[in-house]
Amino acid sequence: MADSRDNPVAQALPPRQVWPAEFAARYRDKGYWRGETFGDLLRARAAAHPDRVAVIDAQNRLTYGDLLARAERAARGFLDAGLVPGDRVIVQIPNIAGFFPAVFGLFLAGLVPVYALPAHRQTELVHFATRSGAKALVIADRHEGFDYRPLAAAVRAGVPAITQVFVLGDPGEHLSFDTLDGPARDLPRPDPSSVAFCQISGGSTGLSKLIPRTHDDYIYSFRESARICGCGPDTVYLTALPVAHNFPMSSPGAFGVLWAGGRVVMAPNPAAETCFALIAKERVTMCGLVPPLALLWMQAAPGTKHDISSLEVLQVGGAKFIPEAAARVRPVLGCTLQQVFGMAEGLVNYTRLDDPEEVITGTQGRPISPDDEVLVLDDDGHPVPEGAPGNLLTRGPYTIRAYHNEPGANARSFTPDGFYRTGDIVKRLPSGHLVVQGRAGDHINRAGEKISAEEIEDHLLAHPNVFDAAVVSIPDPFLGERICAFVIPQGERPKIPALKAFVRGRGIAEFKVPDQIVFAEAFETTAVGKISRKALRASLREKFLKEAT
Ligand code: OOB
Repeated sequence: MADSRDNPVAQALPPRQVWPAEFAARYRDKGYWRGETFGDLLRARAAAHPDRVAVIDAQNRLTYGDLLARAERAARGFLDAGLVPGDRVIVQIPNIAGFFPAVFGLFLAGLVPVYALPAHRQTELVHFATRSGAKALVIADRHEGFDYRPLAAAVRAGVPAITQVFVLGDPGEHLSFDTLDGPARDLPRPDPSSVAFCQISGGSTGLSKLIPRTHDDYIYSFRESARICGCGPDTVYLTALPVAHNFPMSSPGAFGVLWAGGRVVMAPNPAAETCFALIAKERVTMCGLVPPLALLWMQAAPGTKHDISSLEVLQVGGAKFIPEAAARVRPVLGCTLQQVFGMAEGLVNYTRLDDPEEVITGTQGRPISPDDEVLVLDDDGHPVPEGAPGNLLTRGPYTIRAYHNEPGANARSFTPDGFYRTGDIVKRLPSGHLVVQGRAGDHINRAGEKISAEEIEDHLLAHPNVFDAAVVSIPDPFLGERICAFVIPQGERPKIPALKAFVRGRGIAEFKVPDQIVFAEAFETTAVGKISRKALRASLREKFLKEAT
């Protein structure tokens, strides 16, 4: 099958997400998909409680009414600037209140946000823009010491289809988001079963893929998440992780809390002291973290001067939280732990707030929906006995059936009957709770960030003094896993800091730069020739760990 990278027509098409008719009918009949759009949701909340505070950051307190008014102005402005419903727009906005008027503005205009993380750099942004056929970027001027405007200019220069860059704050050479407006008129209402936005996959092989999510499926996932997590008008949710990530966005995350009429507080960074101050000031009740941050918070809590007693639920997910650490959450932080095992492709599992303590500390939860179909299979595709480890496959009312424009990856990642191969190895308990054992794929889960070994190998191979490279995960007491690159040099052996700087200079997120580089003379080969990359990575990793002990 031709790769769509070579097919400009395929790239120009908007992302689609299609469930077979009988599944769509079932999900509607059961009331999961209610025909509601993001725009409908915001309008309903703004009508019901216009003066209630929706979103807070250091400078702003936006009510639901403010949020709608600003989003409607932005929507008119986007359309008057020449964007057309269905166009994709890369959104790279850090944790500031302005994220919400920007994305709701796009939704109200029928435009399709493609969410980049603040850590992404030129190479990644160009890839997302090219892959999605994006026409514009929406960014913030600067955040935490980084200026996003020159980055956007470089992306625009590299992707001719991008004609506009809108900036929250000081636009510099670009267009101002804050002054966007246009004559009042009816805005187009997107079809609720159409793609509302794209998330970025963690990238198990090669470059990240685009994950198209519909209004119907995504709103179901965070509406139900909000119910499971006990969210209501009194919920105050602290967005500590980057809001564009699926976990803080929708599990139940900022959108689930806005759905429930609660309040969202944006933390500029996830550091314990920053967040503790915000918890105390805004009486935060709920927050989601990756395991390394939860460990740092537990370290800092006993000595803090801030009153964090309002915190009722701390969610931890994105990577395995070891039971010993999980057991310390309640005694140290004085709140309930909720483990969250999810994926941007769909399926999200939660421990329930009233689960027994050993279930909360010892499992990664159970699915949101009674119609989340979960299979645990051996490598030959046969179900394993209950409680035995196996490959997790899933399909359901909010799990995608395909990535955007990726025929090759789709053939590998989905079964012919539509199950998504998660790449995770799990055990399923009789209660339906899942315990994550590891994963089958070759990506590195570094503090919840998923990094493709292959992608980093390719960056290393671009160096003139690198003959070959194999990238593996090494267990790390703090990060969970760190990135270790085995490198066979050619010619002059590069210095390690210089090689790291070279990788960084390729325009990629800092979290992808190898933590460790180990030089090797040669890689193992078999009698018949080169062994597979997968086997090579496994053997290098094993040898390294044996030597380290
Ligand atoms: C979340 O989403 P992604 O797309 O960044 O990563 C998904 C992968 C999973 O397939 C699994 O390998 C790993 O991250 N993962 C966990 C985990 N939660 C995610 N592994 C072990 N224990 C957990 N609790 O990471 C994500 C999306 C929505 C909610 C929460 C996390």
